[in-house]
Amino acid sequence: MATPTVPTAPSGVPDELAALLADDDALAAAVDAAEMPALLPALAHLTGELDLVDDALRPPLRLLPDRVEPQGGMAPEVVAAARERALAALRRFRDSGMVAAPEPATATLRRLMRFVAGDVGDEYLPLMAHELGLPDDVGAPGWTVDEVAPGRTLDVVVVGAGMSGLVTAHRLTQAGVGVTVLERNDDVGGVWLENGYPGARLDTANFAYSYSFAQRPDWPHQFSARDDIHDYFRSVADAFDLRRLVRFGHEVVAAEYDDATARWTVTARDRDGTEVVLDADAVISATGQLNRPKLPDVPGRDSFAGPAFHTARWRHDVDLTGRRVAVIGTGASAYQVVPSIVDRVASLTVFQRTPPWMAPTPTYHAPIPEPARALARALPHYPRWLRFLQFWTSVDGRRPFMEVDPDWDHPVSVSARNEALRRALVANLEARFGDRPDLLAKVVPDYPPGAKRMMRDNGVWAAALHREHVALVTDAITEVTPTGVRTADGAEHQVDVVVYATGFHAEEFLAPITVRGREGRDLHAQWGGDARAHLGVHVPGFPNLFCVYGPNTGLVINGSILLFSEIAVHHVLGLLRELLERDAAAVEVRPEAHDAYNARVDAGSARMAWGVATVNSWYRNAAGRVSQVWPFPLLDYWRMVREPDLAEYAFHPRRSAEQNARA
Ligand code: N01
Repeated sequence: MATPTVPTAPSGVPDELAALLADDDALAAAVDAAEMPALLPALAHLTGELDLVDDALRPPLRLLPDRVEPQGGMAPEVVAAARERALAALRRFRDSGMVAAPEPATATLRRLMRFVAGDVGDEYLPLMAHELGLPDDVGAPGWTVDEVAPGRTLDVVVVGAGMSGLVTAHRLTQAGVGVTVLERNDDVGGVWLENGYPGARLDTANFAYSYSFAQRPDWPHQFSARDDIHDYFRSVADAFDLRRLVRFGHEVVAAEYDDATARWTVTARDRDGTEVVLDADAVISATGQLNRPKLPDVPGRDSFAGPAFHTARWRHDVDLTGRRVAVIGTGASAYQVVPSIVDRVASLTVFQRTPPWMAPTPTYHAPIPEPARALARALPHYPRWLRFLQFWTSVDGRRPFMEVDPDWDHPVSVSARNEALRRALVANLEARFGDRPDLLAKVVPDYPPGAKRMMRDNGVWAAALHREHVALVTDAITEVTPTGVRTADGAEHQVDVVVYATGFHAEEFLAPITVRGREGRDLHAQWGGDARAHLGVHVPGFPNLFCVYGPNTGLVINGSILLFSEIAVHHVLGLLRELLERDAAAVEVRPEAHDAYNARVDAGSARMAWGVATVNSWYRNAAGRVSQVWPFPLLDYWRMVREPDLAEYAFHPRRSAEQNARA
């Protein structure tokens, strides 16, 4: 893939644009393939022609229960008019010497953003500018340790080089913080490295699934395949020279805070079992949520004679061709695996405990047409505005459809809107499975949409389940035998290979690392299986320990998880700066702030479908509490987290060498 570029102001016109503008047919094809709600502001941005973002051309971006409308819901005649205007503007730009307008003033930028987003409140504008990446690298810290505390150094150990670890390492490095990243794998990418199972791909729109500071213009798909996403993270590591900070093949086993020195000792083990001990001012956990495979606790699991493996530990050495395969689970991983292997196996038995809801997404596997990719490569600002469009349409996404109406009384929906969504989704299932009543009876969920992760449906799941050599088994699994899987009805389903698509220990944050904070307290004992963190970042009693993508920061339906990590890192850097300015040793959240925040989160979860439904889901921990996902609108995370509220933290003073000696 191309190295991600931070789009630059078009002072010089790229060769690719000049070539595109010179070819009338290619230009017309590119405009035809473009997303008008993104192309119009991009062109206004480039040329300064603000009549391109006339109210008459504004996309309505309606929130519908079951689908996202193409072209932002613009009527066909408006799309046609917009194309004509865009083409004319491009030709004018070409014929007048290709002189780009100066970067838009703030008011102009707001006008462009509001063309896409409608008349949103001013409070959204900083977040929107951040996501546009304007001005360039707007999320950079803008200060360095040297400037703030000349002569002082700050060393941080980051645990994990996945999506959160990379942005953490990058931002800390920009601030002149000393960074060592400990990564148990041999490459960056986290879940995108580990999940190499057939069919793995994004289920959120791709442009928005990228960092604001490393926007990639030429994604091949709207929902890219795993290799493209993994390549993206690898190229980010290369572009920002982050690999030099990472010790690959080092799994962190312990982290301990020393009250006397206010420093952390981090112990990691390499592949040979050799221990490496590092000393740091702070530890940032970027370990993610979905990285420890969970195998079901069924009798006989280890007795199976053939290959048996988890989706995140895919055995590429096992050829499934002509084999009888069991897939256990029907979550997001199974949903992608099953259609990808169905053609080559002799038989496929899919064990379903809970059916997933499926959101119709006809373009789920569709490549972005080449003319549209050519335009994105060539036209300055277009990819930026395309990313903004995708970001904006997912900001609150279908969140309103998942909000609980306390007056709504229905067994499988939580509000009138949720019920409308449910009906639309049931209608889709009926269309997919109507010809097979036996299957239809099994695939319609009996819980509210939004209570667990929804799948992207382009028909391949239904097509796979329809195949003659595929069986969907809904009887509970009672045992794994040497030759197959036994179910509650007594049947043994004989297979050659078992694939566990059974998810992850999402609720066990920072496991299995032993973490000791102030006065030797143990993090996992303090949590007691119910992880909580202030803003997803801080735990009382653990000074200078920060989590990125920590408890209650996963997303069900709205927003971008990459943005959450960018916000959390900005927050941590804000506190580190404050610590340096105060010449303090460590910062720790006040318990009352932590407790009040968590009470608010729990109340928020209780207002969402996933908080009230009792269906199995990885969003809840063993205590039944939702500890993995964020219950509020995305803007709230920006407003609550990005700039720390200093009243919520205690700063521990630095001790002199003499005091330390006495202690
Ligand atoms: O795991 P899951 P996943 N007998 O926990 C079933 C992300 N992701 O790996 O629903 C029978 O969702 C279990 O049943 P139930 C995404 O966030 C993203 O699929 O608990 N079945 C369920 O069906 C996703 O949500 C992508 O009743 C058993 C399945 O196993 C998250 O990762 C792709 C069982 C586990 O589903 C996790 O998804 C893949 C048993 N004893 C994953 N035990 C993208 O597209 C468990 N199950 C980006």
